[in-house]
Amino acid sequence: MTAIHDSTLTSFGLSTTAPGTVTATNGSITQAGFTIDTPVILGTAGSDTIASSPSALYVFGYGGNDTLNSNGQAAALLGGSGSDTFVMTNIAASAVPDGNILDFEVGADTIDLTDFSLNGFSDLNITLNTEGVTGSFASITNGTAV
Ligand SMILES: [Ca+2]
Repeated sequence: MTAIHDSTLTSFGLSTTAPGTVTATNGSITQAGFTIDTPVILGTAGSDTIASSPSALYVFGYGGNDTLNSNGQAAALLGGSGSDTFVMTNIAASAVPDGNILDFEVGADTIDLTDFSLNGFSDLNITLNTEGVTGSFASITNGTAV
């Protein structure tokens, strides 16, 4: 399952200034007074290709045209600025939900569902859900009701 939200780096309280290198941390990061206590992977201002690790709960691409691969994990992916590609991995329905896309930008970003072996749009379920969240999000599954 892929869920798409409408978030930004600043909505997480994060600076829009990226680290100089791809940085993985198992600790917490605090920027602008906001702390994320989970393992995170931070991209750079350039174009990065990042595969989520089993422990990472957030992957932030920052600037550049990033490729962020959920890698079968439940990580929340935030591409930041640029034309980003979110690669989703098909995992068993009983497993944890596949990655969440936090900032899909229509006309700029791409979702790569190659791993789902879809035959067409009829194999997708896209559900818009505004319940209990700020803004809205959509869920995409490979033909399975959400
Ligand atoms: Ca980016």
